[in-house]
Amino acid sequence: MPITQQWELRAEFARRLSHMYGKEVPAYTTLLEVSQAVNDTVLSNLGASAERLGSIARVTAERHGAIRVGTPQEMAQVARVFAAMGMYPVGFYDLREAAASSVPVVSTAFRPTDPDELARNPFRVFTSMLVPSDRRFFSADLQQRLESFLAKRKLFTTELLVLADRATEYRGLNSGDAEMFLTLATAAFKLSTEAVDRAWYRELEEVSSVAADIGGVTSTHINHLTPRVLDIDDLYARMERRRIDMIDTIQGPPRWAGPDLLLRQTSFRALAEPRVFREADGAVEKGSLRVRFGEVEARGIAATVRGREVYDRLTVEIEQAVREAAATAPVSAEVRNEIAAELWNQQVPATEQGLALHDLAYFTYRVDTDKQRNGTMPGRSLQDLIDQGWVRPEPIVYEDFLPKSAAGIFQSNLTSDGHKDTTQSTTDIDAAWMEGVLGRTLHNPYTLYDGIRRASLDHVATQLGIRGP
Ligand code: OOG
Ligand code: NI
Repeated sequence: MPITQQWELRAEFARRLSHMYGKEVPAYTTLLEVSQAVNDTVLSNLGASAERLGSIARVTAERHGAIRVGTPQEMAQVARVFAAMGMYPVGFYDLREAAASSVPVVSTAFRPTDPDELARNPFRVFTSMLVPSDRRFFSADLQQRLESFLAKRKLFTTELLVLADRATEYRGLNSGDAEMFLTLATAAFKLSTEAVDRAWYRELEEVSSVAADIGGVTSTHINHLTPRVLDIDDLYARMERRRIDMIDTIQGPPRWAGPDLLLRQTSFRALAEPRVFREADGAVEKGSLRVRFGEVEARGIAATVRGREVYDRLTVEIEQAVREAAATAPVSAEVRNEIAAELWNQQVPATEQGLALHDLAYFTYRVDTDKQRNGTMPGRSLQDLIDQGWVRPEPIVYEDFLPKSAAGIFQSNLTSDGHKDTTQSTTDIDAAWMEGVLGRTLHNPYTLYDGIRRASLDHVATQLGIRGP
Protein backbone atom coordinates (compact mmCIF):
# COMPACT_ATOMS: atom_id res chain seq x y z
CA MET A 1 0.00 0.00 0.00
CA PRO A 2 1.51 3.41 -0.95
CA ILE A 3 2.29 5.44 2.10
CA THR A 4 1.73 9.16 2.46
CA GLN A 5 4.95 10.47 3.95
CA GLN A 6 5.11 12.92 6.79
CA TRP A 7 6.20 15.81 4.60
CA GLU A 8 3.30 15.11 2.25
CA LEU A 9 0.91 15.25 5.19
CA ARG A 10 2.50 18.57 6.21
CA ALA A 11 2.29 20.10 2.74
CA GLU A 12 -1.30 18.94 2.25
CA PHE A 13 -2.33 20.14 5.71
CA ALA A 14 -0.92 23.60 4.91
CA ARG A 15 -2.82 23.62 1.59
CA ARG A 16 -6.10 22.61 3.21
CA LEU A 17 -5.78 25.17 5.98
CA SER A 18 -5.06 27.82 3.39
CA HIS A 19 -8.12 26.85 1.40
CA MET A 20 -10.33 26.86 4.51
CA TYR A 21 -8.94 30.15 5.81
CA GLY A 22 -9.41 31.77 2.40
CA LYS A 23 -13.11 30.92 2.54
CA GLU A 24 -13.40 32.15 6.12
CA VAL A 25 -11.38 35.37 5.63
CA PRO A 26 -11.67 36.62 2.03
CA ALA A 27 -9.07 39.39 2.63
CA TYR A 28 -6.52 36.58 3.01
CA THR A 29 -7.15 35.62 -0.60
CA THR A 30 -6.44 39.22 -1.63
CA LEU A 31 -3.22 39.08 0.36
CA LEU A 32 -2.20 35.90 -1.46
CA GLU A 33 -2.86 37.53 -4.83
CA VAL A 34 -0.83 40.60 -3.96
CA SER A 35 1.98 38.45 -2.51
CA GLN A 36 2.10 36.44 -5.71
CA ALA A 37 2.26 39.61 -7.80
CA VAL A 38 5.12 40.96 -5.65
CA ASN A 39 7.05 37.71 -5.96
CA ASP A 40 6.56 37.63 -9.74
CA THR A 41 7.93 41.18 -9.97
CA VAL A 42 10.98 40.39 -7.85
CA LEU A 43 11.68 37.25 -9.80
CA SER A 44 11.51 39.03 -13.14
CA ASN A 45 13.67 41.93 -11.86
CA LEU A 46 16.34 39.91 -10.10
CA GLY A 47 16.31 36.57 -11.89
CA ALA A 48 18.19 33.76 -10.13
CA SER A 49 19.32 35.91 -7.19
CA ALA A 50 15.66 36.23 -6.13
CA GLU A 51 15.97 32.59 -5.12
CA ARG A 52 19.00 33.10 -2.88
CA LEU A 53 16.88 32.42 0.22
CA GLY A 54 14.85 29.53 -1.13
CA SER A 55 13.46 28.33 -4.44
CA ILE A 56 10.45 30.19 -5.79
CA ALA A 57 8.48 26.95 -5.45
CA ARG A 58 9.27 26.82 -1.75
CA VAL A 59 8.54 30.51 -1.21
CA THR A 60 5.23 30.33 -3.09
CA ALA A 61 3.97 27.41 -0.98
CA GLU A 62 5.44 28.78 2.23
CA ARG A 63 3.10 29.71 5.09
CA HIS A 64 3.16 30.03 8.80
CA GLY A 65 0.08 29.64 10.88
CA ALA A 66 -0.71 30.86 14.38
CA ILE A 67 -2.87 28.98 16.87
CA ARG A 68 -3.63 29.50 20.54
CA VAL A 69 -4.47 26.88 23.16
CA GLY A 70 -5.51 27.00 26.79
CA THR A 71 -3.85 24.24 28.82
CA PRO A 72 -0.70 22.11 29.06
CA GLN A 73 -2.80 19.08 28.04
CA GLU A 74 -3.94 20.85 24.86
CA MET A 75 -0.36 21.89 24.14
CA ALA A 76 0.84 18.29 24.51
CA GLN A 77 -1.89 17.13 22.10
CA VAL A 78 -0.96 19.80 19.56
CA ALA A 79 2.61 18.48 19.77
CA ARG A 80 1.39 14.99 18.86
CA VAL A 81 -0.62 16.26 15.89
CA PHE A 82 2.35 18.22 14.54
CA ALA A 83 4.88 15.44 15.19
CA ALA A 84 2.80 13.33 12.79
CA MET A 85 3.69 15.84 10.08
CA GLY A 86 7.37 16.10 10.98
CA MET A 87 6.97 19.39 12.86
CA TYR A 88 8.80 19.76 16.17
CA PRO A 89 8.81 22.46 18.84
CA VAL A 90 11.57 25.03 18.39
CA GLY A 91 12.20 28.05 20.61
CA PHE A 92 10.46 29.53 23.61
CA TYR A 93 8.80 32.94 23.47
CA ASP A 94 7.51 34.62 26.60
CA LEU A 95 5.03 37.19 25.34
CA ARG A 96 4.03 38.17 28.87
CA GLU A 97 7.38 39.96 29.00
CA ALA A 98 7.74 41.16 25.43
CA ALA A 99 5.07 43.83 25.57
CA ALA A 100 3.96 46.60 27.86
CA SER A 101 0.35 45.46 27.94
CA SER A 102 -1.61 42.27 28.09
CA VAL A 103 -0.64 39.15 26.25
CA PRO A 104 -0.85 36.40 28.88
CA VAL A 105 0.71 33.61 26.80
CA VAL A 106 3.94 31.69 26.30
CA SER A 107 4.69 30.22 22.90
CA THR A 108 6.77 27.91 20.78
CA ALA A 109 6.79 27.15 17.06
CA PHE A 110 6.34 23.73 15.47
CA ARG A 111 8.38 23.27 12.31
CA PRO A 112 10.62 20.86 10.42
CA THR A 113 14.19 20.92 11.71
CA ASP A 114 16.08 19.07 9.00
CA PRO A 115 17.29 21.10 5.96
CA ASP A 116 15.93 18.55 3.47
CA GLU A 117 12.57 18.56 5.18
CA LEU A 118 12.52 22.36 5.22
CA ALA A 119 13.22 22.37 1.50
CA ARG A 120 10.32 19.97 0.89
CA ASN A 121 7.86 22.11 2.80
CA PRO A 122 8.75 24.54 5.61
CA PHE A 123 5.26 24.90 7.14
CA ARG A 124 5.52 26.21 10.70
CA VAL A 125 2.91 27.06 13.30
CA PHE A 126 3.42 29.63 16.04
CA THR A 127 1.59 28.11 18.99
CA SER A 128 0.66 30.07 22.09
CA MET A 129 -0.59 28.79 25.40
CA LEU A 130 -2.57 30.75 27.94
CA VAL A 131 -1.10 31.14 31.45
CA PRO A 132 -4.12 31.41 33.81
CA SER A 133 -1.82 31.11 36.84
CA ASP A 134 -0.14 34.45 36.10
CA ARG A 135 -1.43 36.76 38.84
CA ARG A 136 -0.51 39.86 36.88
CA PHE A 137 -3.43 38.98 34.61
CA PHE A 138 -5.81 36.64 36.45
CA SER A 139 -7.14 36.67 40.01
CA ALA A 140 -7.22 33.35 41.88
CA ASP A 141 -10.98 33.22 41.37
CA LEU A 142 -10.82 33.85 37.63
CA GLN A 143 -7.95 31.38 37.25
CA GLN A 144 -10.04 28.70 38.90
CA ARG A 145 -13.12 29.33 36.71
CA LEU A 146 -11.00 29.59 33.58
CA GLU A 147 -9.17 26.34 34.28
CA SER A 148 -12.38 24.45 34.94
CA PHE A 149 -13.93 25.86 31.74
CA LEU A 150 -10.86 24.74 29.76
CA ALA A 151 -10.69 21.33 31.44
CA LYS A 152 -14.17 20.52 30.07
CA ARG A 153 -13.48 21.18 26.42
CA LYS A 154 -11.95 18.80 23.90
CA LEU A 155 -10.11 20.34 20.96
CA PHE A 156 -8.91 17.16 19.29
CA THR A 157 -10.81 13.93 18.82
CA THR A 158 -9.34 10.65 20.03
CA GLU A 159 -9.40 9.38 16.45
CA LEU A 160 -7.20 12.29 15.33
CA LEU A 161 -4.68 11.67 18.11
CA VAL A 162 -4.54 7.94 17.41
CA LEU A 163 -3.89 8.59 13.72
CA ALA A 164 -1.27 11.19 14.64
CA ASP A 165 0.63 8.72 16.82
CA ARG A 166 0.41 6.13 14.06
CA ALA A 167 1.86 8.55 11.51
CA THR A 168 4.72 9.31 13.90
CA GLU A 169 5.44 5.65 14.57
CA TYR A 170 5.38 4.56 10.90
CA ARG A 171 6.71 7.86 9.46
CA GLY A 172 3.57 8.20 7.38
CA LEU A 173 0.08 6.81 6.85
CA ASN A 174 -1.67 4.66 4.30
CA SER A 175 -3.88 6.68 2.01
CA GLY A 176 -7.17 6.01 3.82
CA ASP A 177 -5.70 7.00 7.18
CA ALA A 178 -3.94 9.99 5.63
CA GLU A 179 -7.23 11.33 4.26
CA MET A 180 -8.95 10.89 7.61
CA PHE A 181 -6.06 12.44 9.51
CA LEU A 182 -6.01 15.49 7.23
CA THR A 183 -9.78 15.93 7.40
CA LEU A 184 -9.83 15.76 11.20
CA ALA A 185 -6.72 17.91 11.65
CA THR A 186 -8.04 20.65 9.38
CA ALA A 187 -11.50 20.57 10.98
CA ALA A 188 -9.94 21.03 14.43
CA PHE A 189 -8.89 24.54 13.40
CA LYS A 190 -12.11 25.65 11.72
CA LEU A 191 -13.88 28.66 13.22
CA SER A 192 -16.79 27.32 15.25
CA THR A 193 -20.35 28.48 14.67
CA GLU A 194 -21.27 27.62 18.24
CA ALA A 195 -22.75 30.41 20.39
CA VAL A 196 -20.27 32.34 22.52
CA ASP A 197 -21.26 33.08 26.13
CA ARG A 198 -21.27 36.88 26.01
CA ALA A 199 -20.74 37.56 29.73
CA TRP A 200 -17.90 35.07 30.04
CA TYR A 201 -16.20 36.37 26.90
CA ARG A 202 -16.50 39.97 28.15
CA GLU A 203 -15.07 39.11 31.54
CA LEU A 204 -11.99 37.60 29.94
CA GLU A 205 -11.73 40.41 27.42
CA GLU A 206 -11.27 42.83 30.29
CA VAL A 207 -8.06 41.01 31.12
CA SER A 208 -6.98 40.52 27.52
CA SER A 209 -8.69 39.94 24.20
CA VAL A 210 -6.22 37.11 23.63
CA ALA A 211 -7.44 35.46 26.85
CA ALA A 212 -11.03 35.80 25.59
CA ASP A 213 -10.14 34.42 22.16
CA ILE A 214 -8.58 31.36 23.81
CA GLY A 215 -10.60 30.76 26.95
CA GLY A 216 -13.93 32.33 26.02
CA VAL A 217 -14.91 29.58 23.58
CA THR A 218 -14.99 25.79 23.58
CA SER A 219 -12.93 25.29 20.43
CA THR A 220 -9.80 26.65 18.79
CA HIS A 221 -9.21 28.10 15.33
CA ILE A 222 -6.42 29.18 13.10
CA ASN A 223 -5.72 32.79 14.02
CA HIS A 224 -3.86 33.76 10.89
CA LEU A 225 -1.97 32.20 8.02
CA THR A 226 0.99 34.10 6.69
CA PRO A 227 2.41 33.98 3.17
CA ARG A 228 6.01 34.86 2.43
CA VAL A 229 6.99 37.68 0.07
CA LEU A 230 10.32 38.60 -1.44
CA ASP A 231 9.76 42.36 -1.08
CA ILE A 232 7.63 43.36 1.89
CA ASP A 233 8.01 47.11 1.27
CA ASP A 234 6.47 46.69 -2.15
CA LEU A 235 3.71 44.54 -0.68
CA TYR A 236 2.93 47.14 1.99
CA ALA A 237 2.64 49.88 -0.62
CA ARG A 238 0.39 47.77 -2.85
CA MET A 239 -1.93 46.87 0.05
CA GLU A 240 -2.22 50.54 1.03
CA ARG A 241 -3.10 51.42 -2.55
CA ARG A 242 -5.93 48.90 -2.27
CA ARG A 243 -7.03 50.78 0.85
CA ILE A 244 -6.51 47.82 3.14
CA ASP A 245 -5.99 49.08 6.68
CA MET A 246 -2.44 47.98 7.49
CA ILE A 247 -0.74 48.35 10.88
CA ASP A 248 1.59 51.34 11.00
CA THR A 249 4.94 49.67 10.57
CA ILE A 250 6.85 46.74 9.26
CA GLN A 251 8.17 44.88 12.31
CA GLY A 252 11.74 43.65 12.52
CA PRO A 253 14.90 44.95 10.81
CA PRO A 254 14.60 47.94 8.45
CA ARG A 255 15.11 48.01 4.71
CA TRP A 256 18.84 48.83 4.58
CA ALA A 257 21.92 48.52 2.38
CA GLY A 258 22.51 44.85 3.22
CA PRO A 259 20.63 41.59 2.66
CA ASP A 260 17.41 40.76 4.53
CA LEU A 261 18.16 39.42 7.99
CA LEU A 262 15.88 37.51 10.34
CA LEU A 263 12.26 38.36 9.74
CA ARG A 264 10.26 41.38 8.60
CA GLN A 265 6.51 41.21 9.17
CA THR A 266 3.45 43.34 8.82
CA SER A 267 -0.29 42.76 9.05
CA PHE A 268 -3.67 44.18 8.27
CA ARG A 269 -5.95 44.82 11.16
CA ALA A 270 -8.31 42.26 12.58
CA LEU A 271 -11.60 42.10 10.72
CA ALA A 272 -15.07 41.92 12.19
CA GLU A 273 -16.37 38.40 11.61
CA PRO A 274 -19.94 37.33 12.29
CA ARG A 275 -20.32 35.21 15.44
CA VAL A 276 -23.31 34.08 17.47
CA PHE A 277 -23.67 35.03 21.16
CA ARG A 278 -25.65 33.63 24.04
CA GLU A 279 -26.89 36.43 26.29
CA ALA A 280 -27.42 36.25 30.06
CA ASP A 281 -31.17 35.55 29.57
CA GLY A 282 -30.37 32.62 27.27
CA ALA A 283 -31.30 34.47 24.07
CA VAL A 284 -29.07 33.81 21.07
CA GLU A 285 -28.06 36.88 19.09
CA LYS A 286 -25.93 37.72 16.11
CA GLY A 287 -22.83 39.82 16.65
CA SER A 288 -19.24 40.01 15.56
CA LEU A 289 -15.73 39.62 16.91
CA ARG A 290 -12.43 41.00 15.70
CA VAL A 291 -9.70 38.52 16.40
CA ARG A 292 -8.37 37.22 13.14
CA PHE A 293 -6.10 39.21 10.91
CA GLY A 294 -3.84 38.91 7.90
CA GLU A 295 -0.10 38.88 8.16
CA VAL A 296 2.70 38.71 5.63
CA GLU A 297 6.43 38.29 6.04
CA ALA A 298 9.81 38.43 4.35
CA ARG A 299 12.36 35.96 5.63
CA GLY A 300 16.04 36.76 5.79
CA ILE A 301 19.27 35.15 6.89
CA ALA A 302 19.37 33.55 10.35
CA ALA A 303 21.39 35.62 12.84
CA THR A 304 23.94 34.04 15.18
CA VAL A 305 23.86 34.78 18.90
CA ARG A 306 26.22 37.69 18.19
CA GLY A 307 24.10 38.90 15.31
CA ARG A 308 21.02 38.70 17.46
CA GLU A 309 22.70 40.79 20.16
CA VAL A 310 23.46 43.43 17.54
CA TYR A 311 19.85 43.30 16.35
CA ASP A 312 18.48 43.70 19.88
CA ARG A 313 20.88 46.55 20.69
CA LEU A 314 20.04 48.37 17.47
CA THR A 315 16.34 47.94 18.15
CA VAL A 316 16.77 49.82 21.42
CA GLU A 317 18.89 52.52 19.75
CA ILE A 318 16.31 52.95 17.00
CA GLU A 319 13.49 53.36 19.52
CA GLN A 320 15.54 56.00 21.29
CA ALA A 321 16.34 57.86 18.06
CA VAL A 322 12.69 57.72 16.95
CA ARG A 323 11.58 59.13 20.30
CA GLU A 324 14.03 61.99 19.96
CA ALA A 325 12.91 62.73 16.41
CA ALA A 326 9.25 62.57 17.45
CA ALA A 327 9.84 65.35 19.96
CA THR A 328 10.17 67.83 17.10
CA ALA A 329 8.04 66.39 14.28
CA PRO A 330 5.72 63.44 13.68
CA VAL A 331 7.66 60.37 12.54
CA SER A 332 6.17 58.64 9.50
CA ALA A 333 6.87 55.00 8.71
CA GLU A 334 9.21 56.24 5.98
CA VAL A 335 11.22 58.46 8.32
CA ARG A 336 11.32 55.69 10.88
CA ASN A 337 12.87 53.37 8.33
CA GLU A 338 15.42 56.04 7.37
CA ILE A 339 16.48 56.44 10.99
CA ALA A 340 16.76 52.69 11.43
CA ALA A 341 18.56 52.11 8.13
CA GLU A 342 21.15 54.75 8.95
CA LEU A 343 22.03 53.03 12.22
CA TRP A 344 22.16 49.65 10.54
CA ASN A 345 24.31 50.90 7.67
CA GLN A 346 26.77 52.41 10.16
CA GLN A 347 27.03 49.43 12.44
CA VAL A 348 26.44 46.23 10.46
CA PRO A 349 28.47 44.93 7.51
CA ALA A 350 26.15 45.06 4.51
CA THR A 351 27.37 42.02 2.58
CA GLU A 352 26.97 38.28 3.07
CA GLN A 353 30.75 37.95 3.31
CA GLY A 354 30.94 40.62 5.98
CA LEU A 355 28.15 39.02 7.98
CA ALA A 356 29.86 35.65 7.70
CA LEU A 357 33.32 36.93 8.65
CA HIS A 358 32.01 38.76 11.70
CA ASP A 359 29.97 35.74 12.73
CA LEU A 360 26.76 37.74 12.67
CA ALA A 361 24.71 35.42 10.48
CA TYR A 362 24.57 31.73 9.60
CA PHE A 363 25.83 30.33 6.33
CA THR A 364 26.69 26.97 4.92
CA TYR A 365 29.89 26.81 2.90
CA ARG A 366 30.52 25.24 -0.45
CA VAL A 367 33.93 24.57 -1.96
CA ASP A 368 34.40 26.77 -5.01
CA THR A 369 35.19 24.28 -7.74
CA ASP A 370 36.28 27.08 -10.12
CA LYS A 371 39.11 28.05 -7.78
CA GLN A 372 42.51 27.56 -9.44
CA ARG A 373 44.75 25.97 -6.88
CA ASN A 374 47.99 27.15 -8.61
CA GLY A 375 49.95 25.07 -6.18
CA THR A 376 48.65 27.02 -3.17
CA MET A 377 47.27 25.30 -0.10
CA PRO A 378 44.01 26.35 1.50
CA GLY A 379 44.34 28.18 4.81
CA ARG A 380 42.74 26.67 7.85
CA SER A 381 40.72 29.51 9.24
CA LEU A 382 37.31 30.28 7.82
CA GLN A 383 38.52 33.83 7.21
CA ASP A 384 41.39 32.57 5.01
CA LEU A 385 39.16 30.16 3.15
CA ILE A 386 36.69 32.93 2.35
CA ASP A 387 39.31 35.61 1.62
CA GLN A 388 41.32 33.30 -0.65
CA GLY A 389 38.20 32.20 -2.47
CA TRP A 390 38.25 28.52 -1.53
CA VAL A 391 34.70 28.52 -0.25
CA ARG A 392 31.54 30.46 -0.89
CA PRO A 393 28.96 31.25 1.78
CA GLU A 394 25.32 30.29 1.16
CA PRO A 395 22.80 31.91 3.51
CA ILE A 396 20.74 29.83 5.94
CA VAL A 397 17.15 31.08 6.06
CA TYR A 398 15.70 32.18 9.41
CA GLU A 399 12.94 29.68 10.20
CA ASP A 400 11.85 31.11 13.54
CA PHE A 401 10.11 34.15 15.02
CA LEU A 402 10.94 37.32 16.94
CA PRO A 403 9.27 37.86 20.31
CA LYS A 404 9.15 41.65 19.93
CA SER A 405 7.58 41.42 16.49
CA ALA A 406 5.17 38.73 17.69
CA ALA A 407 4.15 40.93 20.60
CA GLY A 408 3.81 43.85 18.19
CA ILE A 409 1.59 41.78 15.91
CA PHE A 410 -0.58 40.62 18.83
CA GLN A 411 -0.65 44.16 20.17
CA SER A 412 -1.67 45.96 17.03
CA ASN A 413 -4.63 43.64 16.68
CA LEU A 414 -5.98 43.80 20.21
CA THR A 415 -9.46 45.21 20.53
CA SER A 416 -8.89 46.34 24.10
CA ASP A 417 -5.83 47.26 26.12
CA GLY A 418 -6.74 44.72 28.72
CA HIS A 419 -5.40 44.87 32.21
CA LYS A 420 -2.07 43.86 33.69
CA ASP A 421 -1.22 44.36 37.34
CA THR A 422 2.53 44.83 37.34
CA THR A 423 2.72 44.90 41.13
CA GLN A 424 2.12 41.14 41.11
CA SER A 425 5.04 38.84 40.49
CA THR A 426 5.21 36.39 37.62
CA THR A 427 5.03 32.61 37.79
CA ASP A 428 8.09 30.57 37.04
CA ILE A 429 7.43 29.46 33.49
CA ASP A 430 10.38 29.00 31.15
CA ALA A 431 11.70 26.85 28.32
CA ALA A 432 12.42 23.91 30.65
CA TRP A 433 8.85 24.04 31.95
CA MET A 434 7.53 24.12 28.38
CA GLU A 435 9.68 21.13 27.49
CA GLY A 436 8.06 19.21 30.34
CA VAL A 437 4.61 20.16 29.06
CA LEU A 438 5.48 19.03 25.55
CA GLY A 439 7.00 15.78 26.77
CA ARG A 440 9.67 15.96 24.07
CA THR A 441 12.77 17.95 23.20
CA LEU A 442 12.20 21.66 22.84
CA HIS A 443 14.85 22.56 20.29
CA ASN A 444 17.05 25.58 20.66
CA PRO A 445 17.07 27.40 17.30
CA TYR A 446 20.73 28.39 17.57
CA THR A 447 21.75 24.77 18.12
CA LEU A 448 19.89 23.79 14.96
CA TYR A 449 21.48 26.52 12.80
CA ASP A 450 24.91 25.77 14.31
CA GLY A 451 24.50 22.10 13.45
CA ILE A 452 23.74 22.91 9.81
CA ARG A 453 26.75 25.23 9.57
CA ARG A 454 29.02 22.72 11.33
CA ALA A 455 28.03 19.89 8.99
CA SER A 456 28.88 21.99 5.94
CA LEU A 457 32.26 23.03 7.38
CA ASP A 458 33.12 19.42 8.13
CA HIS A 459 32.27 18.55 4.56
CA VAL A 460 34.44 21.40 3.26
CA ALA A 461 37.36 20.23 5.39
CA THR A 462 37.09 16.71 3.98
CA GLN A 463 36.85 17.96 0.42
CA LEU A 464 39.85 20.26 0.75
CA GLY A 465 41.80 17.73 2.76
CA ILE A 466 42.42 20.09 5.66
CA ARG A 467 41.82 20.01 9.41
CA GLY A 468 39.44 22.72 10.52
CA PRO A 469 38.05 25.30 9.94
C1 OOG B 1 0.63 34.93 17.24
C2 OOG B 1 1.36 36.22 17.00
C3 OOG B 1 2.80 35.99 16.61
C4 OOG B 1 4.17 36.04 14.48
O1 OOG B 1 4.22 35.85 13.26
O2 OOG B 1 5.09 36.63 15.08
C5 OOG B 1 2.97 35.58 15.20
C6 OOG B 1 -0.85 35.08 17.44
O3 OOG B 1 -1.42 36.13 17.12
O4 OOG B 1 -1.45 34.11 17.90
O5 OOG B 1 2.21 34.92 14.59
NI1 NI C 1 2.30 35.29 12.57
